[in-house]
Amino acid sequence: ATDYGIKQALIQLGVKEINEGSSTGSDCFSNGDLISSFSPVDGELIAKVKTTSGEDYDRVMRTAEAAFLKWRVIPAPQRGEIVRQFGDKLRELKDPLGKLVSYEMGKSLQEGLGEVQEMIDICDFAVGLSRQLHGLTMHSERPGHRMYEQYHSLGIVGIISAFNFPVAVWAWNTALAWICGDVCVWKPSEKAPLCGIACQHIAASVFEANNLPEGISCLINGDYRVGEMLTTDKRVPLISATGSIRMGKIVAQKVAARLGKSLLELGGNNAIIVTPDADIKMTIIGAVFGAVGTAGQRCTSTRRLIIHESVYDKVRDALVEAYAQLRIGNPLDESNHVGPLIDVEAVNMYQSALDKVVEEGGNLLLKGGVLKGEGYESACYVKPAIAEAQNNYQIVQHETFAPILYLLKYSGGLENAIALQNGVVQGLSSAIMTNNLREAELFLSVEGSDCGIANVNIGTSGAEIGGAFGGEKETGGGRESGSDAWKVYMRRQTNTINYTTDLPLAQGIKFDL
Ligand code: UN1
Repeated sequence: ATDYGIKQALIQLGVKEINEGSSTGSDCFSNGDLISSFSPVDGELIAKVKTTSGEDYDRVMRTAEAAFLKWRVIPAPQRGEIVRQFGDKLRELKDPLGKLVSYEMGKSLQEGLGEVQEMIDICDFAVGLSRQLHGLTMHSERPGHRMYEQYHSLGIVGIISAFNFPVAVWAWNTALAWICGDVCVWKPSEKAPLCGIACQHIAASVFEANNLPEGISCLINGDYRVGEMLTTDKRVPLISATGSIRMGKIVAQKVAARLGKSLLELGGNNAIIVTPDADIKMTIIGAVFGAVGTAGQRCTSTRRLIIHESVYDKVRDALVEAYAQLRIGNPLDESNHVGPLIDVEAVNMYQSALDKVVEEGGNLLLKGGVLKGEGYESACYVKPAIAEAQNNYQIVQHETFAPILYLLKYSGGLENAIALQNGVVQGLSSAIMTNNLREAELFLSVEGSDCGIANVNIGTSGAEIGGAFGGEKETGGGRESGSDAWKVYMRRQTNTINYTTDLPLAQGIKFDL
């Protein structure tokens, strides 16, 4: 069997057989237990990574604190220059890093490369932003006074990321945090630790070449216990966490208990509304990619299709036909559409979701199943499934990270579809397929979608980095990436300056001595 250039990619990225797990200096090894990273592609052990012990953690934090004092006084545009170089390094290493993402996480090679492209794009965005960290000026109510606000670096940003975007989500956070003058401590998912090691090496090489402390970028490895060191640590003013709602609720409480800030990007239960005026061909492409792309393991994956009864049969039949064309297999082979799930535990959750939808009265149009035999040795490959269901089923209300698409029928006006779309606890991404201006605008209005992302005539996944990314309700309310998401990585200060010889008080208060 060909290894698709994986060995070569690992060498280019400096990923060794047993790796250091926490790093603030490339020579810094950790002392914790080993975790093994298996590829869901072929079930092979890729490498072992040392987890971060309490002692390692303290050493990392001290290095981060010291690095912050140096980094924050470097002018923002110069910090932007470092991020520019980091983006260039990513351009150089796009192929091997994209391959490692694909092999360690299981998404298609194209999507692995796409993820690295998102990293490059956010670097470019951050470079421009490094000259635009603007605050406002205000007119003071007092004579001879000037008022303005400025943004200062916040400190250490803790990043907890999920397995499904093992490199891009880190970059969305770090590229912005770095130009803002913050330093980052990253705990990648324990299901994709080698992606973390590879990224750390890339960042470290850029800092080293510029004579800057590597502590600007720090890595810690392990499970939730290591995450907890970060969330409970007063030295970390901001925690940016991506993952499940369950995890987010724990993180939010830990961070709130010490009145820290958290930026949460949690689960989605994303729907596409298909109205009588939808372009059916576009609908099918958007829905199929949204539901089976990344094997249904994006926060933005399409979980529900809310279809008007007048076009329901047509859409259902076209979907079933499209699914019949899907090729499931090794994601490094570009002729395949659907790769494996992350691990056997995910396969079990997929199976139990299918059992539950049937128990609750759903009808499986495509019943799915786990693939066996040659090429499927990892036991992580599943067939995408489609179920006709009701929105109030417990399982439909729940985000299952797998390629399962629920078809829901609506009748009457668009408000009924919107009620279904909003009738879940999550609020990440949403879409409407329609050529009707009134429907599109209603969907985007205050009475429309309650999600952080609302699209017209495109699917729910594949957001561009230029917009603020995140969602409402139990999705956590955070916004990352583009627009003015940078503001959360800085502290705002309001300054009032008196350039007279009097001391008039605000609100007209007299205080004569
Ligand atoms: C995620 O699944 O955590 O919009 C992020 C998208 C990607 C990001 C997904 N740009 O699908």
